[in-house]
Amino acid sequence: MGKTLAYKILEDHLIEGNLTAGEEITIKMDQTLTQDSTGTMVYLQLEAMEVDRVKTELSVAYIDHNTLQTGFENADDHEFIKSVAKRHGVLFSKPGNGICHQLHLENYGKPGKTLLGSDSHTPTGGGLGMIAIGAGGLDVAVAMAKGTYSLTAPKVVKVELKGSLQPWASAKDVILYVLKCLTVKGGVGKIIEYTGEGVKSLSVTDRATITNMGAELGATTSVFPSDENTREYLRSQGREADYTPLAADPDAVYDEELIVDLDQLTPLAAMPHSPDNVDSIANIGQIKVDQVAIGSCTNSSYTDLMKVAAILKGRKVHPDVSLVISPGSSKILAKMAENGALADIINAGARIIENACGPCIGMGQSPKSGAVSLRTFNRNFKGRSGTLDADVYLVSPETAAISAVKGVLTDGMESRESLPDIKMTDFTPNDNFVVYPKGFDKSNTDVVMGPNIKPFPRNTALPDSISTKVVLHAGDNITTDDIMPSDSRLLPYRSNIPHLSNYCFEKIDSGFSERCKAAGSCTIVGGDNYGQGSSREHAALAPLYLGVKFVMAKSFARIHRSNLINSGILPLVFENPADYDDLELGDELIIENAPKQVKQEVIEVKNLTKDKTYNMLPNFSDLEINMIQKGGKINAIKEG
Ligand code: MIC
Ligand code: SF4
Repeated sequence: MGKTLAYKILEDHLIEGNLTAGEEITIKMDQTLTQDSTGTMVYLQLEAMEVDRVKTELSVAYIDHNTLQTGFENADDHEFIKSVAKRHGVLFSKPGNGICHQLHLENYGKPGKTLLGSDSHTPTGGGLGMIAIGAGGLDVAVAMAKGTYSLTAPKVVKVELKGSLQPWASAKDVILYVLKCLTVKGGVGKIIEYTGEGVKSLSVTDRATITNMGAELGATTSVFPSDENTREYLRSQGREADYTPLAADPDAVYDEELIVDLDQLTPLAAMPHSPDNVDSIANIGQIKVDQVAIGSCTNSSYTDLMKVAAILKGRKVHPDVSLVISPGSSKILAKMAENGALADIINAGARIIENACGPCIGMGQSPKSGAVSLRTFNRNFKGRSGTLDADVYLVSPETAAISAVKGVLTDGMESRESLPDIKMTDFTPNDNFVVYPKGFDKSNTDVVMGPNIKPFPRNTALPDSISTKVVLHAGDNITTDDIMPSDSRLLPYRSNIPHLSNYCFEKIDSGFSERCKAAGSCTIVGGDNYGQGSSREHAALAPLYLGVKFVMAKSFARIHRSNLINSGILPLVFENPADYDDLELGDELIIENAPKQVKQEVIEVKNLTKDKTYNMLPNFSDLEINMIQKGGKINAIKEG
């Protein structure tokens, strides 16, 4: 029986377990990446594990999220990360170098390698034929310490690409179409593997746009074959030696299949407030646009921005539109400065901001009240832009640029606008933004900690019985942005859980943290796909700090479920989803004989207020049971 590409790479890295979907496996992690807003926790945890040099082939610490530096906090975090990186043999990418995923693709990603990143969009590396997985910070810290990562072996979905994209249809439209078909929870427990003739028509950066937004499907990761386009991309970055051809066997067997006919795709948009709320721009119509933001790890590559520059050249941004552009990397920005494209963009009336995440995570450029904002980003969750009543639409760079000129959402294909063919260019390697951990000597390198960096909360061993109060009854698709909001006001406090916890669930229920403090020991009730979105473990650590002991939901998103377990909080799934409706705010719950029950297939949660018992499914692996019993991953590692 032929093998999928995903399983070939996993097999090459298998250390423990049976490589069958649903089984727990441990794989070798060749590379890790961190970014700063999750990175401070990662490196605090790495320090807590008392390891010396990292065990990976390559680990990189990027600074790209918190670059506004409105106070001392961000800069202190950067120094902290730099000092720990040096101590442990980690490369440090200075602020201003660019967005972690774009930079990793350009400089370090290699076909056939594994990568674990403390950011949910790490699967961007799948565009180069890597198995690149997003995870919580603690999992990444452990991967650095041990060079391994444990996960449930996913199913593999084949997405067969036929034909080739027509002008104005873009890689972004491919993934928006897949999101429309599979939804934001359709990828949970799965790897999305792209195959078919159409693959050849997509460049590595197109592919990376698609694998990047596979995160929005909830997928473990997404992967493309490594072929001549991969060689060409690596060559353009001066790294042809890193090329290896890779593909699935022609008779590979997949768990599910989806066919996408690229010829038929037209420009699409994800409408407010979910990346799977997708329709064609022709159907949505010419709505008036107030802001257009181009950039983010999804669509800030050289070719993306060159297309934008070509569309804007000699034209004027509409008087009612604010167009803001954040390039993906310093190399891209420098190249566009050299070839004149930057001048074309600026002359059209665009605002150029730093090569960083910026507006994608609400770090500046929040749109006006009630605005319509078109963004080439990957998430349009309500309030993520920093403006609660803004309507954010996710679109391709081509659609964003032409709409910025016209002032209305525009389908370039329908309006028969001309679109120049953009070619990739060669880059001169430049590592002036990189600090190497040369002369590594732990004893000579002090960890630099600013006053905003507080110890992270640690759980205690599982007690005999757990008594709690329901403090929140939430709906479906609760995002980690809902649980632990992040914007320019809160991001500076990513190293300060006591402070952040005051804002937990702030945007959907401002009384949450006070209610937790009053209850002391708490339960959150959620619907389907609880915890979708980012990898931020702050969405587990802040609830831990506030006394949350277990979360009851219809289903969980992968990374958040792991983060809860890593923190010693129990994620429990309703055996009977109708029990969800029965629970109410203030209900008093109890799990008796907890250490025994966590080993069982069903855990009984008694509702003392309503005199009822709910059967909950833990679905814990042996490793997870150990962590839950010890009160989280760090305790489990320290106690052995
Ligand atoms: C995001 O896009 O939501 C983030 C900010 O990059 C997060 C990480 C974080 O919260 O720091 C992610 O995607 O994991
Ligand atoms: Fe940064 Fe946005 Fe990408 Fe997250 S999704 S890594 S905030 S650019």
